[in-house]
Amino acid sequence: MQTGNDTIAALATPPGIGAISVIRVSGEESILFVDRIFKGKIKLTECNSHTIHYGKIFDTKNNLIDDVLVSVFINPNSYTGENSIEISTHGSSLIVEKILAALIECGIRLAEPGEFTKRAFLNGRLDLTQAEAVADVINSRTEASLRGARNQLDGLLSQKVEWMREMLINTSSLIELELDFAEEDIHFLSGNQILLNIESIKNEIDELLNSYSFGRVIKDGVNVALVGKTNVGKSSLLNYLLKEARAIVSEVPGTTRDIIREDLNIDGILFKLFDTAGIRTTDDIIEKEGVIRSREAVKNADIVLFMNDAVKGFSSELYDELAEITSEDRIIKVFNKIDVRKIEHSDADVKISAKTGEGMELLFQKLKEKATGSQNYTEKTAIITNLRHYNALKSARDFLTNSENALKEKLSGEFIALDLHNAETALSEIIGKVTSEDILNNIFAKFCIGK
Ligand SMILES: Nc1nc2c(ncn2[C@@H]2O[C@H](COP(=O)(O)OP(=O)(O)OP(=O)(O)O)[C@@H](O)[C@H]2O)c(=O)[nH]1
Ligand SMILES: [Mg+2]
Repeated sequence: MQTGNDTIAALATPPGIGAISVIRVSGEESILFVDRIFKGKIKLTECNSHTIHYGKIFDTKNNLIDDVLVSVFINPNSYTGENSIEISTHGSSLIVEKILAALIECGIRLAEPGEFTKRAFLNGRLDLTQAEAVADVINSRTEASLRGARNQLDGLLSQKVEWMREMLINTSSLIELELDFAEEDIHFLSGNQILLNIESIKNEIDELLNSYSFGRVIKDGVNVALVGKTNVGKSSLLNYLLKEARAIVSEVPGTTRDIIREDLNIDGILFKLFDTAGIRTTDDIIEKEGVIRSREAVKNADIVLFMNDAVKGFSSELYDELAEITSEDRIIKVFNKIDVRKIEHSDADVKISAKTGEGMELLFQKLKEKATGSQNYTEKTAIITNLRHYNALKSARDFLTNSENALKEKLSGEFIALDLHNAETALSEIIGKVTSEDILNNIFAKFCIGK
């Protein structure tokens, strides 16, 4: 990805027909360049920041393209921290194409994916976790994922990381000071106090690491496979949950052949449901393939709804087979059709009727419990949702453990200070205080153009 202070432009709204389209332009000369093709009551170069101006845009051969509204942002008070312009046009791809072509003729180049946000980061408008959160906010599909991404954008994670860094820097600078006074045997910080400091940072790190499975769930959703023998009511349950006749249901065993995938939102958590072919031995080659896919779905599932027919009882052989493919703590044992027969099943986690809806509240509760674990996250808890953050935290934790061992073994302060310094560097990577061009390119390439 190119960087530098050249001027970039891109369509910021979705392509196609709409009420308006917004073209974003950023760079030191953006106002000057746009002014060359804009005619309004005043020159854009003479406007104040945060003002909007009506006018017309012409191409470089002086043909009218469209009437527009132009918003002016003067550095550093813009999203990117540079001089920036937003041009609102009538929502037509042809108009957008023509204006972009005119801008390119003036010397502006098309922006790469995420380049506006990358500039915002490089200019210190956002740290790296906040820049990443911008993409997460855009991609959020549920209440919970949006809240998590918003918290990160508001700096909840950054604050926590900064606090840990500061604590590490203070601790290691006192150790280094002691090293300077080694001959006089002066101690600024007792070994015990250092251990306590390290311990409290490790606790914070552990809390964040533990939040990752929950964070992943709220960001990406959870895969739920509906699995069981034929005719137990898997497709009926899917239809009940979706409130529509999505899958074919029949009393003929082996109705579902292919996997049917649908989304369900329960209290802001996205459950990706996979209705599968009932598992049985069969000579039908299509059904056979379906059964292979059912097992595959179990492998990929975060949660397995293992469906049983309350009338026929628990399929313990199939359960044992599933428990070999996935871990038992992922399986919820469901007994369906309790409207027909209500008997005690000691194996049951939940008893439901896909026909009457009985027992569904408990099923939802079990699904949520399995998805989010037992941790208690409030709306304002910093959580991590990103593998990059997870790995950096783990590496910081390893360095802290090294420093603890060095302390216990009474190694020289230099070793302890070095480990603390490495831990601090790992934390700095999270917020982007230390980072490589490769990491940046990797992060911003996943953004959309114009963001
Ligand atoms: N009484 C009653 N019947 C049910 C219930 N759930 C499903 N059924 C009936 O059971 C039969 C099988 O239901 P399906 O949903 O097709 O079962 P399935 O597990 O998807 O079956 P396959 O796709 O063949 O593996 C149908 O006749 C449904 O109407 C229930 O809760 N109560
Ligand atoms: Mg079915």
